[in-house]
Parts: sequence; C-alpha cells; structure tokens
Amino acid sequence: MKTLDASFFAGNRRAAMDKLQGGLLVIAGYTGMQKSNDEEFRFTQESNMWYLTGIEFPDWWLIMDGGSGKSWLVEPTIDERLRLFTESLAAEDAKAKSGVDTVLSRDAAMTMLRRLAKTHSLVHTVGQSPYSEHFTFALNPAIADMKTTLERTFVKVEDFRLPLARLRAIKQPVEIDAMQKAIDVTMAGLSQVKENLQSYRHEYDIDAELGYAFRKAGGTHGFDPIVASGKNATVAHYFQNNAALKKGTFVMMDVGAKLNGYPADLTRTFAYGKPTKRMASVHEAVRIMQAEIIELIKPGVSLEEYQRESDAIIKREMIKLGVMNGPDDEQAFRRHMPHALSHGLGIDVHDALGRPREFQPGMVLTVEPGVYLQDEGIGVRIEDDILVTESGKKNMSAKLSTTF
Ligand SMILES: [Mn+2]
Repeated sequence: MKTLDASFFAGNRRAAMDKLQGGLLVIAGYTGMQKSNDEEFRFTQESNMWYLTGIEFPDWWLIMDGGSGKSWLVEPTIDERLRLFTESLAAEDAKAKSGVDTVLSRDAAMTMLRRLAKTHSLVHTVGQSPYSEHFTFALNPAIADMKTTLERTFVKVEDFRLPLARLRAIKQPVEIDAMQKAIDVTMAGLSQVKENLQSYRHEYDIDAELGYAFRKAGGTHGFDPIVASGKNATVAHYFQNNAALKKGTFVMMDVGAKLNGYPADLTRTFAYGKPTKRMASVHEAVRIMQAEIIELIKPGVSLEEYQRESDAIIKREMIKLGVMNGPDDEQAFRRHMPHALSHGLGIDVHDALGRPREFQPGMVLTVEPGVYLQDEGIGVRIEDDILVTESGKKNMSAKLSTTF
C-alpha cells in the first residue's frame, strides 16, 4: 500500500508547481506558541506546509520555484544549548521526510530570495485565513511575519491559499486510506463507549475512554473532544467535559481520532438511562434528516442546491417536532440549528473546499445536522464523514449505528 511518504509530498509539490505557472511560492511553517509561563503548546504544523513537506517541527520554511521546478527547505536557527532541551529536526531527516534535497540556513535563504526578486516581481505565499478577523484567539505570528519579510523583498505578494485549498480538496487514494483509518479508530472508540455507557458516571469517563482508544491505536484527538450531557449538549461547542451524567438524558460526543496527519470528525448522541418519549422523537428526527441529507450528495449537485434542500428537510422535521411555526420561521430555525450543516474534512478538521460550485469526486465532507432545544435541555447531533465518489457518495462512517 502506498503511504504518506516523501513521494506523496513530492507529488503535492509537483501539483502546486503546475498551479504556480513559473511563479514563486514561499511559505512559513508555524512557530511554537506559548501555553503558560515557560511552557509551549504541543506543536501542530500549518496544514499547507504539512501537505507540501510533511515536516512537523516549528519555524521551517519552504521555497518553491515554478520556473526551475526546484524546492528548498529552510531550517530554523537553533543554538546548541536549546538543541539539548527541545527535540528538533535534523536537516538529513527533513530531506528524507519531504523529498526536498536541499536545506538552506535562514541567511542563505534570504540571500537567495533577494536574488530571485531580481527576476520575479511577484511572490506567492500562504496568508491568514480569510475569516481570521472573526477569531477570538491570537493567530500564529509566523504567517504575518513571512508576509512582512516578503513585502520587503518583492514588489508584489499574492496569497496562494485558494489554489492550494483546491488541490487539497480533492483527496488522493492514499489520503482517503489515512482518513478511513482515523474514522475506523473513532468508530471503534464510540462503539466501546456505547457498550459501556451505563457504567460511566461523568462526562470525563467517556472523554478518558475515547482518549485511551485513540492513543492505543497510535493516534491522538484531532481536536478538543466534546462530551456533552443533558443541557450541555445544547451548546454547539461545549468543551468542559466534567459534568456528572444524569439518568434520562442524552450524552453527545463530537470527536475524531487523528492518525498520520488526518483526523476523523464524528458525532453520536446516546441515551444515558431511559430517554423520554420527547427525547426519542427529537433523536429520530435528527436521524431521519441526516440520512436524507446524505442522499443528496453526488457529483454535479451544487452546494447551493444542497444547502437549500437540506434546510427544507431540517425545517420539515422541526415543524413536526413543533419547534418552528412554519418554514419561514427563520429565527427558530437558526436558534435550533445554529451551526454549519457541513464542512470539508482533511488535514484541517474544518478543511477548506476551495469555494466549489458543486460537489466533485474526491471531496470529503461532514454531514452533521442537529436539533438544539435550549428550553427543554435537549441537544442531538449526528455526524458522519462522506466521500464524494464518481457514482455518488460513500459514507465512510456508515458502520457506526446512529441509534441512541
Ligand atoms: Mn464537524
């Protein structure tokens, strides 16, 4: 089986070179970020940098010249004392991992960029996410620092995020295999939780069970897990996972193992103790809408049509539940389903699809409708990961029952 080795990253660089049409691309990997005092967050690489190099250490750069077809890695300057304290990546290992055969120092890279600027007025880079102004957290400074550096050296700097997103949106077989593995591990963890559910006493018992299952399989959590019981499940992104479980409530788990660079993203809502009739009908409504929405997905269907038809399905079920006054009751609709129905899935849990007009084979997206009844303390969400195929779609998590 083909693996995510140097040939994968080299192939990704070749595909990016084609899109560069003789142009230059210079991108910075992320820098390490402070967690507290002298402690650092566990490092996660910027996804485009990972896609093109596989490097998972901070402060590396990649330079690609579409003219010559050549790539260079740039290693960070790390003094010998620091090297004794912190794991770092040797140049030889960086070459083996990425398939890039030249590693430059920062100084040599700056000299080369100034030389390239004599023949190229334009350089491409990976800029900030277009939504980043809405984020409530600090951004990784490496991206802005690189842009500043390039603006000092070149006449014009253009963002190459969209062409890369379009490449990344169409998954290669080797990526689909990696994603299926992460999904399989996540399904196994959630099945285990379902089997043991009545023996747990707290949300954190479930959190621990899932974390154990993911680590034992060689993975990690792909994102902070959500284990939300009772009314906690009416908050879309609950994260405390500490509450005691109460009989006769739902517990909703939105989790994903990450292995080999690719995370799963699955949600199931199980009953702790015996659910009320009302809870059962809310759960059934979400199951029905989710199954119907998945059936809408196939190549050529526009995302606009998908959204419109999905909204109609969700509204129909909400009206049946008596939580919307009619199909035009947008306020109730948004209150009871405040998050996105679907998102791309890839190296990023919320992976850009590159603003496509329609579904294309190779895209992987989540389908995750929910109904959140804040006044009744009931929250239900069900999420599967769907691969768009030539003939329609494949539900990659179909083996995990959606029942409570
Ligand atoms: Mn999701």
